This record gives sequence, C-alpha cells and structure tokens, in this order.
Amino acid sequence: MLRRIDLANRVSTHSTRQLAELMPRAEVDVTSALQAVHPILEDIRTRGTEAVVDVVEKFDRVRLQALRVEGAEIKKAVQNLDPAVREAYQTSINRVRAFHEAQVVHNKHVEVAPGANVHERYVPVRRVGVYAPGGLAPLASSVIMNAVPAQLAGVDSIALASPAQESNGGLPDSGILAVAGMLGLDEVYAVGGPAAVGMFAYGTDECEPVDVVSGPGNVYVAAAKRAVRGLVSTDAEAGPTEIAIVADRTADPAHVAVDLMSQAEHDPSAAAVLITDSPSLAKAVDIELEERVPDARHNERIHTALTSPQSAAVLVADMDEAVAVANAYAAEHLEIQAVDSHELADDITNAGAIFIGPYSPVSLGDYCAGSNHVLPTGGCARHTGGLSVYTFLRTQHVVDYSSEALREVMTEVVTFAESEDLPAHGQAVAARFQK
Ligand code: HSO
Ligand code: ZN
Repeated sequence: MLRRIDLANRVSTHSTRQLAELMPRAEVDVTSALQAVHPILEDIRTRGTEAVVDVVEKFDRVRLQALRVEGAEIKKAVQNLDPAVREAYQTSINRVRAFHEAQVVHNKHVEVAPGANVHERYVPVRRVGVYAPGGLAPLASSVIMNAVPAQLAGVDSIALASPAQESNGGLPDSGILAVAGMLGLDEVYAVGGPAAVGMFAYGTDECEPVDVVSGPGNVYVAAAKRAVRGLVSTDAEAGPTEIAIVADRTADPAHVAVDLMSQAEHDPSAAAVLITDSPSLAKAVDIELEERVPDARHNERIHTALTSPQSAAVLVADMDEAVAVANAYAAEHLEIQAVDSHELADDITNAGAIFIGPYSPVSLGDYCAGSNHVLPTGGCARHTGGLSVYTFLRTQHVVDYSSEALREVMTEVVTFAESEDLPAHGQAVAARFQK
C-alpha cells in the first residue's frame, strides 16, 4: 500500500537539505490561500461583527444572531456529556496540566558586576484567542492543548472560537463547548476559519482584540495567521498531520500499521512515513495495512492518505541512516520502534515530538500522555517546537545599576558608542558623572 523510496546507501552522500527533498512531503500552498483570505480579513477589519456574521453564513451556512455563545449553552454541554467521555476529558486535562506545570518558569537575576543587576521576568500576554477547528473532526482535545498552557502561563483572558455547526443548531461542536466549560472558559464564539483569526486579531464590538492567536486549523487558518502576524503573535502554522516511524526488523508490523493509520485518519492529505532498514518489515506492514484499512470507519481518507505522494516506506541501509533521514524529514510526530529505541531517540535532533518504544503511540500523545499535541508540521520542527506555556509568555529584561556600577562601565559604553558614530549614546552615560 505504501510506495517505496529506496535511500539505502545514498544517505551519507546527501546533505540534510537534499535528503529532505528526497523524502515525501506534500506542498501546502499557504501563499495562494493568502489571496483568498485577504479580502475576508480586510472586511472584518473594517466592518467588524457584521462582516464576521456574513463570513460565517457564507462558509458555515449559519446566520448567527450573536457571535458569542451563551453561558447556559456551555453549562448544558458539560451536563449532557456522557460520563465516560467526561472522564476521558478530565484525565487528559489532568495529565496535560501535570506536565505543563513543570514549564512554568521563574524569574532570573544575575549581578553581572557589583551593583550591576539584570533581571529576567516572564510576563504572560494579557489576552489569548484559541481556535479549535471544526472540519472533518472537531477536536475537543485541541482546546485542552491550547488553553491549559495559557492558563498555566497566567493569561488573564482566554477566548475560544470554533466553527458554528449547522448540525448543532449553529453552536460549536458540543464536545468543544463541554471542554470549555470544564476548563472554566466562558468566552466562546461560534466563529470558524479565517474569520475567527480576523475577529481575534482586529477585535470587533463583541470581541476584544487578543495578543496571541493559537490553535490548529486548515490552510486558510494558517494563511490568516500569517497575515495578522506582527499585529498579534501566533503559534506555529499547522499543516496536515504527519507521522514518521523509525523501525527495525524487531518492530511489530501491526503496531506500525495501526499507528500510521491513526494519523492518516485525520485527513486525506495527512502524511504517514515508515523509515526502516528492513524491507521485510515494510512488506509486513503493507500486509497489515491491506487487511486493516478496509475495515476502518474512515477507510476512504485513510486509504487516500496512505497512497498519496506524501506517504511512503523509506528504505535505508541501517539505523544510522534511519536517524539521518528522520532528522532531515523533521516529522511532526516521530515514533521509534527498534531494539535500541532510547539510544536512537538521543540522536534525533528534528521532530515535533518523539514517541519511544512499543507502548508510546502517537494517539496517546494526542490525548492523554501529558505532552502537547500542537506540534510543528511541514519540516518546521527544524526550527520550531510545539505549543507550550512559553507560547504565552514574554521575556522582559529589567536593568537596575547603581551609580558605582554605571561609572565602572562608562568608558566602554562611551568608546563603543563613538565607534558606532553615536556619541549622544555615550554622553547619556558620561553626563551623569560630569559636574
Ligand atoms: N494528531 C493531531 C491532534 C489530534 N488527534 C487531536 C486527535 N485529536 C495533530 O497532532
Ligand atoms: Zn491525531
């Protein structure tokens, strides 16, 4: 089922960039989506709420009376939750909270010379807009993954937006509303796609503008985030989900197959990549896939994802090559199922998140591992990490020098300033010590 890409013994002769080009990966054309998104954003910037209502009607076929969801609806969604689902949500919340609590950073202080104090403070942004997509699968779990870190960062005001669902009486998905209720989020808007990003970034008379927009979405959401970046900050642009599995002959082909299928289930353009030094494992995985895919509920999109160009089994000569290829690919999710999974994981430099051994599947991380599932896709793991408490914090340096400490370094400042032909800079220090 998976096409083969044979890189065996070709790895060491290629640079990381060249290897990345040999790997399967779909192009996501955010630039052309930008053209579609610009008029929508411009309309929202100038006409505010009315424009948002019009955009929601056009794309989600719901004419909203108000953008904001009433508190009673959020409560109702929590009350109507199936108890087992509630339990699952709560476990996810508890574990994500437990892990992300460790990311809370404490202010730093260094006395670089006597009386020369520099502090670093971590200051939360005031207001965050979290976006939770509707689409093929409205993801209640993504609300947890965005909102819990923002809450732990100390963000005062968190708004949530998710598409109005025709099937839910124009409200966002009820699972998303229920998670909002369980997390104590009471500002929820039935607005989806680029309209949500525009509403958050520019603000309307119903929704105050935010400082950070975070949360996954389709290519139009990614384009909208790119368009408003600068006015607000955003988390990484999210493309279609990717899973890469580095596996040797000892891996269980059934585990490999079900894990590839789990992420292929998201989207026909999701990527599932097996990297192995064992052609017989690749074959066994194929046999498992042939057997399992037809029985899957979402077999069509899984089949499309697995047989499209972005997915493949990549054959390498040994596990060193497998690691090099995995680093070049920089997967959103990287699983390692091999004899020495921990050692191999130590050599991985590029991945959004790493899942080690036979009992750490990606879908565990999607919900209940405690780790975050908002991760860089499309190779962005080369330069960006996943969503965290830090996404919502700014560092602020605080300088606090005594007279003696300033005098001590005056000559260097004056000389440095002169060397840049900025003598007034030096004078600002020297003047303090001139009678
Ligand atoms: N695998 C997705 C996240 C997710 N999966 C949410 C299920 N629900 C992107 O990391
Ligand atoms: Zn998933």
